Amino acid sequence: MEIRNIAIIAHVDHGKTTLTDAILRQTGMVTDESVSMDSNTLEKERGITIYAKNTSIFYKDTKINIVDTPGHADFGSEVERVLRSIDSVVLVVDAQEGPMPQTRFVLKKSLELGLKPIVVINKIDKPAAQPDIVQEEVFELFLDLGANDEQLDFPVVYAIGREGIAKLHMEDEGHDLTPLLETIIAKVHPAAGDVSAPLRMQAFNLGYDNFLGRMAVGRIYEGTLKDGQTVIAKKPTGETRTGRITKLYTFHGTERKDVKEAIAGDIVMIAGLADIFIGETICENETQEPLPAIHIDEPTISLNFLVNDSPFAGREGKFVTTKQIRERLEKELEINVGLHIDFEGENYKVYGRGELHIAILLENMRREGYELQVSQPQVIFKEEEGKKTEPFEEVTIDVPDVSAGTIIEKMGRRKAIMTNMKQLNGQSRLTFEGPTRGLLGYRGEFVIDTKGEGIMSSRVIGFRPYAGEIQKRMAGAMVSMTSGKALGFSLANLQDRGSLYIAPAVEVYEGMVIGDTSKGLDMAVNPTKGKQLSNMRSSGADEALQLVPHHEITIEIGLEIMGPDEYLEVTPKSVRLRKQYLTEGERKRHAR
Ligand SMILES: Nc1nc2c(ncn2[C@@H]2O[C@H](COP(=O)(O)OP(=O)(O)OP(=O)(O)O)[C@@H](O)[C@H]2O)c(=O)[nH]1
Ligand SMILES: [Mg+2]
Repeated sequence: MEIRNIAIIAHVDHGKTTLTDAILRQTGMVTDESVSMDSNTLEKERGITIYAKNTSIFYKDTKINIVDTPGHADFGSEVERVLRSIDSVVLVVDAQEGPMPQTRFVLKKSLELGLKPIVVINKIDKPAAQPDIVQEEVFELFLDLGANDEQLDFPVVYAIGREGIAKLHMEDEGHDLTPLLETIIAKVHPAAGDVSAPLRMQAFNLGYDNFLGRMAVGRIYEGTLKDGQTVIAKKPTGETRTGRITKLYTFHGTERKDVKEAIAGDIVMIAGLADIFIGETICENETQEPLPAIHIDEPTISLNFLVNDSPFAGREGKFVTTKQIRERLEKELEINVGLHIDFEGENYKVYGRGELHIAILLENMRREGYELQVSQPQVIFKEEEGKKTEPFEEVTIDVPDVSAGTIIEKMGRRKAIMTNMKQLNGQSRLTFEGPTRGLLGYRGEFVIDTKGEGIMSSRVIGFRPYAGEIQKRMAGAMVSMTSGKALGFSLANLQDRGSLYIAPAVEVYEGMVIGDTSKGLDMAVNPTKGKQLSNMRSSGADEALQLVPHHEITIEIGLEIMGPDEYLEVTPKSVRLRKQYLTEGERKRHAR
């Protein structure tokens, strides 16, 4: 049976997973409507893909291995690894939004690897879809990224992934995804490889199983791999060690299938090599050449993970000690490739690819019963050729024309430089390049500046010379000066002075941040004060309390808005913001 290996790539939300799910349904690999490639709980809740995942489908006489990749920029390094191990990509582009930063990033990587993409202009059912213009923009992007003639001659398929429809011409009627599947069969060359040669396989992704331990997903380039086989794992540097394959799987729909052997061209999952890592070559004898290394992106931000020491510590968590947190983080390192952790010292320093990357880890931990607190994320500075450098991002912003001026000014203050501006139908698309440091904490303000009508997306483009001091307008914190239950009466008074993070009846402690202040200065308040009782009824009826809905702090919001003198407390039940020094006296002393 012939094999085709492809990855589906795109900007976040352009419809990769929906399209993959539709392919699974059409080919009968999945019959249950509720089954999706986004199988992880957090993925389902958030409607985004976090982990790249493999699936296989059978179409006519061909097996197609598909990797559904995440579109969010924080998980971009997942995509890069995958691209090394497949033969072609399906580049999905939203027919309304057109190419976005991550479209550019994943296409650039694909073109550099010499892949010949198939372009899917997706969501053509959207009322504001403009497939012709988007197709033109995609072509320009190919040109801009230095595509060669063969790559420029890309096939185009129009699709409504959500309805499982694809067509080769806009005017075609379209019934199912057959045109896309046929295009894949025709344009992607069969996965080749000498089956009788000695085995060579390369791991491009990691997994973990409670019984089997660390697992690796990889592609067999040559030879045959057998369950139970003794193999050699070789680092790109040539270092080797021996191990035994204790379990061998291929993919089958959303499941993995136990097999006795797999051959060159296929993508498999293996267990048995406890310390296998991305890029290592699994082979048969010492003399075989390892496959070229797979590059892994470096972290861009860091923050401290600490044992929770707030007055409410230990109330809600099951695992709260340094040792428990350490063990959990060590387990995470098994599979979370972009993550680094420095375990020296009392606080663990965690390095990640962005706020979402860290937020997902914290969210997973709290759901498993962990409780901890973290410090404000900071960008990582490096020294390159004697010069201080920091991570930079490319930012694409879509806003109504009326907000464009404000955004350009705000981004300018954050040391971002506008590299492009396009206006169409009252909407502006602004492109900037600026330091990650300036962008940290900007998203919340951006929503306000654009009255919720703006879209911002960004991706790291590398380390560049330090951009200099950045002055950010810091919102002040409304800090509780007492402990107890927050009362509606006092919250109703406090809400005029800023916006609140808590609702009535929430328990607070001294030093807990319960809101922000519009004045920009910290303010100690008492949210537990009740109404003075008096014998006399006030004239008129008691006015009903008019409470504006509060802004609940999530892990992501917390990481974004927290100050350098604060901690974010994360427990299975709550996310609280607090001052590191709980009393006003201590804070004043340490501020000096
Ligand atoms: N109108 C329309 N919406 C679609 C179509 N396909 C997907 N969507 C919607 O687009 C949203 C994102 O779809 P996903 O398939 O999760 O997108 P994705 O590219 O996998 O997203 P990430 O993996 O997070 O990057 C969902 O709300 C889908 O219902 C389509 O053909 N038309
Ligand atoms: Mg997805």
